[in-house]
Amino acid sequence: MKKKVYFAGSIRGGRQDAALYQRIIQYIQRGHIVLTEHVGDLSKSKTEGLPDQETAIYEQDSAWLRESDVVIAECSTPSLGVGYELAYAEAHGIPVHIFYNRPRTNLSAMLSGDKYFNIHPYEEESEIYPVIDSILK
Ligand code: 6K6
Repeated sequence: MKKKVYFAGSIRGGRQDAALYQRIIQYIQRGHIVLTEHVGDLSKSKTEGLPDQETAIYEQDSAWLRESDVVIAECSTPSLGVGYELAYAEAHGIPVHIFYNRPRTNLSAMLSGDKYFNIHPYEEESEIYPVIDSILK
């Protein structure tokens, strides 16, 4: 059965991993629905989202979080918005899987110390995809 996936990745926290987000999103879309395709949109910069759009962004994203079957986050680039989304998902009982590049990233203790989260450190991007297969099977 197709799952609804909320993919979380940095926007205003910095777009240096946007191409990686796009590849992960495209991989998930082979068999499932990604509610947040825009996170991997390479044309969107860290300044995206005008002040008058922010309430709409928050309301849409929190509604998508509530309807998602699973949250998959790439946390190598720290992002306040992603941290918020992970706590929001936990508060709503939605399973959360966090990927991060171990050599590059000092993951926040508020994520690595929270037993609710399923944390997947990787060294090579190729390690991510089989784990996603097992999450979504
Ligand atoms: C559209 C495409 C790219 O940016 C936009 C406009 N802004 C946002 N649109 C939708 N979701 C957003 C936007 N800004 C932040 N978010 C949500 O917060 C995403 O779901 C990301 O997972 C997360 C990123 O937070 P920041 O703090 O890095 O911006």
